[in-house]
Amino acid sequence: MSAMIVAAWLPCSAQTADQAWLQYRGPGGRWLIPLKVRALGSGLLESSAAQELQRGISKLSSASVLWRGSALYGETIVGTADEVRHAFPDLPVPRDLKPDGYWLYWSGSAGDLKDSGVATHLVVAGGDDRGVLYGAFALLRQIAAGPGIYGVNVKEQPAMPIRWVDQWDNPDGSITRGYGGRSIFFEGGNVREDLTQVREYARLLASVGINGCNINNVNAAPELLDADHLKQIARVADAMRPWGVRLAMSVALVSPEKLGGLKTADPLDPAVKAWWAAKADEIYKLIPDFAGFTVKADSEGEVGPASYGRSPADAANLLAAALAPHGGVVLYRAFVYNNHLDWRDPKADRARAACDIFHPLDGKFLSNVIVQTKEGPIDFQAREPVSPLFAGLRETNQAMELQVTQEYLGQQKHLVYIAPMWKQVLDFDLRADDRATPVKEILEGKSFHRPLGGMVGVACVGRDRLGSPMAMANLYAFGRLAWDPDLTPEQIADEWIRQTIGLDPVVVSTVEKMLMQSWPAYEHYTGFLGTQTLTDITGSHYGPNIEASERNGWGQWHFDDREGIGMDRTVATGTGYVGQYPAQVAKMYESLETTPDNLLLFFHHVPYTYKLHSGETVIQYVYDSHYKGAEEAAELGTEWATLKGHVDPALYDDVKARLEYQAGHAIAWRDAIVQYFLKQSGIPDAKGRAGHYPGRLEVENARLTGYSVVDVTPWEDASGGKAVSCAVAKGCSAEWTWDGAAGRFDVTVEYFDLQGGAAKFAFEVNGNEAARWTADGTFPSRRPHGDNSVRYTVSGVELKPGDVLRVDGTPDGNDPAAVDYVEMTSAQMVEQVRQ
Ligand code: GCW
Repeated sequence: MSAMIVAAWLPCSAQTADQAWLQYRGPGGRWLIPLKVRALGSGLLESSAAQELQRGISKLSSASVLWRGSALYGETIVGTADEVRHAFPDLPVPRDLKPDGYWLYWSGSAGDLKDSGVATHLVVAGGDDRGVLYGAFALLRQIAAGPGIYGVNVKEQPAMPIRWVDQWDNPDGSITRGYGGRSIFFEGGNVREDLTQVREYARLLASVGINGCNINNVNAAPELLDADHLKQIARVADAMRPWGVRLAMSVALVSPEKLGGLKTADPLDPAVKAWWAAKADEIYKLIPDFAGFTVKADSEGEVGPASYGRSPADAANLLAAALAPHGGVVLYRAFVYNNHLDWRDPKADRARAACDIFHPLDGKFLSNVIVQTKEGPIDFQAREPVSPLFAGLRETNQAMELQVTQEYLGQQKHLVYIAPMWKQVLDFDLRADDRATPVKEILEGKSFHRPLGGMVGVACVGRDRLGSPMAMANLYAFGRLAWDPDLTPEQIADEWIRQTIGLDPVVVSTVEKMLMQSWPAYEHYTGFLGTQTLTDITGSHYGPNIEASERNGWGQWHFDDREGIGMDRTVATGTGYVGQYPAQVAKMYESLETTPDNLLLFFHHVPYTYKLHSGETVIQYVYDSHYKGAEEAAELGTEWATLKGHVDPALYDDVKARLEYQAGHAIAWRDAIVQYFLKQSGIPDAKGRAGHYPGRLEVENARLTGYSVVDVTPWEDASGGKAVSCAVAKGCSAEWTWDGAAGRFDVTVEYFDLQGGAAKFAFEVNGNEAARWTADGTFPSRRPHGDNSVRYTVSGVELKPGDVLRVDGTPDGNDPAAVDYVEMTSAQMVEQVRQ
């Protein structure tokens, strides 16, 4: 009889968010596992697997009730399939375990628990070393997430071989589009001394089956390839190696010139080829399991083959040839487009670029090249169609690039669970050759019989991981979907919540509901009908700035004017982009009737009065979806509030504050979009909301002392386009006399929290201070606009006609204590709006 754990239900123990999902707190109910762990081999990854199991099991068991049997025969065994076969010839070890795959097997029966004569073995067998590690994590996940492992007999293989994360870290320690602090890899131009966080990151990545990590920005700094930096980077590879995460690097194609002193970086030049071959040799001497290069070229200012009159295939093959003798791969990004497009040219279309450039090169890439394509044709928008290039490359390996870091999705300040979007993309059937070719099967190599393929997630994890505990669900989901794209977002959420937040069924169902609501809510209060982003695309990509997309070379146009909105990409009358899809999909998008409403404006230009399939006009949808989205954002907070006392208190407070902010920012978004399109279209909201804000007192109409009225740019980011700003060091104030009904109100002050200072605010009624706060958040931008528009609410303020309301603002540094409005909301008013 083995030493077994029979765990009883224990209440949620305290947990810290920064431990992410490997907390190994106890599961509910009864569960069993042999306590002793034994590795059959001595390989590095097998040792990691055994250690992780030992650590996990003892942590899990320490929170459980131990049931000690009569003898201690049982063991949890880890080993490769060959080792297990050798040690236990009678076990039915599967013959077809592939690299990275694993088999979990419970040998014995429940009777063994009572029968001291029979040994029970729990076996973790890997198709290779890495498979052993993944099996160990899978086993722990199965216990930690609840179902337990008694009687387990599971064989799993990853769907695709390439499962990487990309980091956009820069040598100076910053992370491009990173929202979780500074780099865990670099600081001050060099690799950091302390790589503890790298080890922990690799461990997290391994736990969800990620096997590669590209550690530097695709806008690559050439100096990272010099001898000194490569030695430093070898330390990073050493730190990740025990977790089976192979290191990859982004490289600048211009490196032979910049670093090697060559006169050219022409991919076909023999000296250039020799330079890269020697560089690859140098890298592999230091990092024998180096994974490969990622390349961004001819894109957003990065020099590429076009500068030398060569093609992306020439450039990719140059690097692939250098890496091939060592077993490395090249991930060549299809994110190549001209960012100086002429917006007046009706045929110009950034969405076309990837297919126009890469489709003709199909079949011309070496076998260790993988073309890495963003999931949509533009750039990680809240809603895009699937890139047609996935169906356009039949003789080329392909990987799909997704963004885990929420660049266009609220930058981790907003809760947005992206797995449902990724899942839609993976399941989308491109109908190549009129047969079923869902994106996931293309990436798996099934559709076009490609040996290499996969998924790459731009993670941008920093020293504060993703900067928000809930955002970690996205990193988890990315790994799980790359392993098995048939998992559902709900299943993944469920697993993540159980391991991270708690096993209480109410917690699981509430958080799962919140996660699943979050992407639709974000889409509702930001964009609509496939318009692409309405964020400030020439700035932070965060707050609203509708016209930032227009009349410039970046090609993210939505072409709104007084009559209508949308980009005509049809073959008949537009840019012809639709023709890049296989026939059946092209037919669907070519016609207004068959284009789904949620992508209408991506493919067609229509008047505001155009009727959607739902029967609503486009303009009414703009109003309705934004009011709905803001309500949905508020609901996230209401739902979370029901979990008070059921989750870790620190996590509770942290998430609560974030959701309150999000609900406020969703209102700022709603109002910006709604007032912009109300003005642009001149068509009123059939429900009377747009342009009418009961209870709102504009600050520009207040009695001002010290404050001066300023125009906010873009105008839609402030109520009525105006705010007040204070340049008086001792402070300014705005006063109103309340002439509304008497009652109890929540008073919201909408203000701008700028970078470079922490302004102070106070709210008073008849000279009595009701609240005081400091604008010390970290929002983008040093000028007042939608990026840093924040709402502060004072609850339960009693008001009667004639009361004097006053906001005091004291500037600090660059922050002028700018205010937009105050707004009174009573329970009665909320009811009226709902009706
Ligand atoms: O989304 C855009 C980002 C750039 C990024 C680029 C890319 C690293 O705004 O910051 O560059 O995509 O994917 O190359």
